[in-house]
Parts: sequence; C-alpha cells; structure tokens
Amino acid sequence: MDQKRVLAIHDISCFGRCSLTVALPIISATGLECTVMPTAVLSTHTGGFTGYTYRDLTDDLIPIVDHWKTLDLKFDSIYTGFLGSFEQIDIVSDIFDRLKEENTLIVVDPVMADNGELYKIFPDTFPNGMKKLCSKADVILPNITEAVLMLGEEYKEGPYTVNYIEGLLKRLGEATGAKKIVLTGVYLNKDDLGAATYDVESNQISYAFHTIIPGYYHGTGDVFGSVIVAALTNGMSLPKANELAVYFTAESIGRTERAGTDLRYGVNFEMGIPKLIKDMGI
Ligand code: PXL
Repeated sequence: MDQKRVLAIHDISCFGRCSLTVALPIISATGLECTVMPTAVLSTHTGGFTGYTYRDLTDDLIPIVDHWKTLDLKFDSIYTGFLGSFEQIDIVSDIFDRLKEENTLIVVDPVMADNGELYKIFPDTFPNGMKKLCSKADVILPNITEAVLMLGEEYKEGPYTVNYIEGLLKRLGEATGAKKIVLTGVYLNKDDLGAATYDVESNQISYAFHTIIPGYYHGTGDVFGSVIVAALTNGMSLPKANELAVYFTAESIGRTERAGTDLRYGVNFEMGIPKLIKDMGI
C-alpha cells in the first residue's frame, strides 16, 4: 500500500501543546507521512501566556515551496490552522494553488476566535480573510464563533437547537463553497458537547457528542483537527472521522482534568495514541 503524505501548515508553539506539536505526532502515528511548514516559532502559544517570543517565518514560506517544486513533491492532504497575518493567509492560498493535485484534500481550520470573541491579536477584518481561504478548502473546521464571524452573524450562547446548527451549516456551505463542514463546540443540552458535520454534496448531516468536561483546555481544536485530517486521509467517512475526533479529544481532556494540569499546557493526547491507532484500524 502506498503511504499517504500530509502537509501541515501551522506555527510551532514550543511549549503548550497545539498546532504543529500536536498535528505532527497525531498524523504520523496514524501511518501517514507528515511534512511540516512552520509559519512562525513562538516560545509558547498566545492563549494565557504573556511575554512569549514570536519569530515570524512568512518570508520563508514561498522559498520552501519553490524548493519543493524542484523535487516534484505531491501531497494527499494539506492541513492549515493558526495563521498570524493577512499576508500569511494570501501566501497559504497561493500555496494551495501551487501544490494542489486533482485528489489533494485541502482542510482549513480558520483558527481565530472562541467563546464569542475574536482572539485579541487579530483585526476585525480577519474573519473575511479566513472566509476567502475557506473558499479554497474541501473541508473546513470552524467552531461556532468562527462560523458566525465568517457569516457576519451575531454570536449566540448555547444550548443550541438542531434547527440553528443545521441552518449555520447550510449558510456556511453557501458562503464558503466548502464541500464538507465540521462545526465544533456544538451542544444541544448542558451535558454533552461535540461536533456536527455537513456533507454539502450528499446533503448529509451527522453529530457526535461526549459528556462535557468544564474548563477551557488549550489546543483542543488542533487535537480535534489533526484526528479529522488523519482519519479522512486514511479513507474514513466524515461522520466516522468526527466520532473518532470527538472521543479522542474528550478523552484527552478527561486525562488532563484528572491530572490537574495547568489548562494552558494543552491536553494529554499522547496517552490516547495507542487506542487511536487501533480505532483507525491501521
Ligand atoms: O491552537 C491554536 C493556536 C495555535 N497557535 C498559536 C495560538 C493558538 C491559539 O491561541 O496562539 C500561536
């Protein structure tokens, strides 16, 4: 069997499990080759730490692709997350054009907001830039805040109704042109949290939920997104990938809660990897 190759375009936050320090181990563990394109190097992520370093690598991105073009590299999937500027959005959009083959799966997580608020480091115009990038994706992974910001709608607190969630999914499909949508942070009651999927072509919607564990655990969006990318690249269906990602993320949070770790340090996903490999059937 040919081994598939994924390109992960994210920052490296040296400490505080998120972005590449999550994507690389999860994707590799599931039997896929993971090529990385680091967009920046930070001493920690930006969520809750102060005084972090930030080495911007924007100027390196195009030369990296220029070199790869001389090697004729092909990617089965390209996965992007946190991007630090409009310039990086434009460059990543250009990278999609240059590296996409007929069967390359493009997955965009429009990381920029949570809990009703745009992250403070981003200008108000950022959601429009991310929306444009999402229009180039096969699969997008917004949370509810990112979804409403891209749609120019007001943020509402949950619990949500099925009608509201399905309306959001359909409006996102129309507004971005993405073929598949995974909406995270969905809860229809106070006990369970999960994600909803929408396959635009087949008009199929699915849900996966796990018991809520209170608290804001950092990097969980990247844990979730990495499992989705790994599962889809390995040929799983969208509803099955979503189920796997919801459970893997929730179990990682549960492990971290029991250990009482600082919420900024990210979640213990590492100890769930053996089970993930088994569940993925590889
Ligand atoms: O997990 C998303 C993420 C990735 N990278 C950096 C971040 C964040 C979220 O805040 O700050 C640098």
